[in-house]
Amino acid sequence: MIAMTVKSVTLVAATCCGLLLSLPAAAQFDKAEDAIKYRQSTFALMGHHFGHIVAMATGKAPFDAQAAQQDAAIIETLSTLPWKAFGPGTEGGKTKPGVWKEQEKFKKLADDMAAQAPKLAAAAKTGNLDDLKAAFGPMGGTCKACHDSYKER
Ligand code: ASC
Repeated sequence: MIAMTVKSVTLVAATCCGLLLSLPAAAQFDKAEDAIKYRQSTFALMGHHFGHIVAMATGKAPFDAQAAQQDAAIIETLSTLPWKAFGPGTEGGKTKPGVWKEQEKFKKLADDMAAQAPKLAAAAKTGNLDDLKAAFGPMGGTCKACHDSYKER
């Protein structure tokens, strides 16, 4: 083992990555419950940080440009995460069954949200409250569009 060359280590690593990527997404979680907990956690954090942005953009909280930039950067990262936790066999939680029956529609709504997050982050980076005001609506719209179809109330 110690004598493994860099090349063979790379080969093993690449093979493992390939195998992992070829597994169904659900296999990243031992139980459906774990996938549900994972996606709910990401959405809870996103809701928290987006809530702070909304409060600043609507004058309910003092504008802190640095905090807004951090909130939006966190949202941008989080926006890439929950999707792998909606794999086959992970039905439940607050998610309506339509997600697994209308996968193309769900993917479109998910992509819309993930596409909006970098725009929010770019707006927050300007440090200009007007840019944040212009960007939070479209972002919230993508949250709402998906919730309207697929989130249990
Ligand atoms: C939030 C939050 C949502 C969205 C949505 C936008 O802050 O938790 O789910 O905004 O309400 O309409």
